[in-house]
Amino acid sequence: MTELTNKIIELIKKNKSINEISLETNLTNKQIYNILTILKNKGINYNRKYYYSGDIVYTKTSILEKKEKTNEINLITTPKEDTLTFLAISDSHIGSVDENLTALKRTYEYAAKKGIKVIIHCGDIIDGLSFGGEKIHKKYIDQIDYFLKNYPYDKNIINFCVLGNHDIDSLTKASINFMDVLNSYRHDFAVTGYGEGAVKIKNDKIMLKHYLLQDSYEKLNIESIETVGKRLKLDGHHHFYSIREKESSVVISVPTISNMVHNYVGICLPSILKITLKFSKYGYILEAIIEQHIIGEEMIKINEITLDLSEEKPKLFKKPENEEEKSKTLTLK
Ligand SMILES: [Mn+2]
Repeated sequence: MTELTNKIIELIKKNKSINEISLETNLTNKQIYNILTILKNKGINYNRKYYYSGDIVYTKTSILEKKEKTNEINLITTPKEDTLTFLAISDSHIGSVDENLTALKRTYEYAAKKGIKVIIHCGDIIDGLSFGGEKIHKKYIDQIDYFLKNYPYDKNIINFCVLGNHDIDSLTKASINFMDVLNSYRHDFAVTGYGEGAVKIKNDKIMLKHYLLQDSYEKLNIESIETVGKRLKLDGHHHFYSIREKESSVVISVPTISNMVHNYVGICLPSILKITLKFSKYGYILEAIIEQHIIGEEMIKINEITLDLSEEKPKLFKKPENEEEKSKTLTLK
């Protein structure tokens, strides 16, 4: 193993975050992802901890650890962080001629400007080749290379995502697993899985969903997500913004950030949601403030709604397992 690789292993042992390792090794975060992927293929595997501050910490894996549900990923906060803000986007369809890389880039710039470190992507990140509409590429692998080259990147932003029917296309048709691609080359994407998943925050969770064809569901054997009380569910695939109540959930359909906007819902521009969650002292979501912004040269807020999610939540105090006293932020020397 090279000296550099050994140094990375040592820094991981010292609980250094990706941004700290980058600073100490003079490597970019993406170069570190690549080295860790090579290590993974040699059997040296790390779990990832994702912080609300936008940083990632690698931890050793062990078979003795309690296995977490794989489709639920923790967002680590501090007890003081009781109001959280993130952006929700969906259906970027990279590789379609109707993609909108400018809108994505502006979203990343907006997040950076506002100090927002978390983006939730509700699926159909890439377009695949099997569905309608003109494509930029003829081969799946070319589309994925294009994604890796062109999708915006910010070392201080973490994306939580669920994968959709377009993302799974390369797996069913060409044995290319886009989830593996993200896990290897984009550690800033915390992938909850195909079809559905959840982001666990304090004692609550936000459920993520994107439509899959029925036979994909059956083959994937997707684990169900247990919830108590009224929960927030972010749903991709529909391309337009809507809020509805379904069973015990408040389902928010997250609009597309591509140019595949439907003119029958009025707004024919790509848009994003800015979501602010307020938590109770018990660690449950009390309130969600949802803003829709259309993406011009500036973000333009076109509506805002406050949802009361306080009903039916347990009142028993249980210290969240995914809270830490200190936020992981880059400690500059
Ligand atoms: Mn879809």
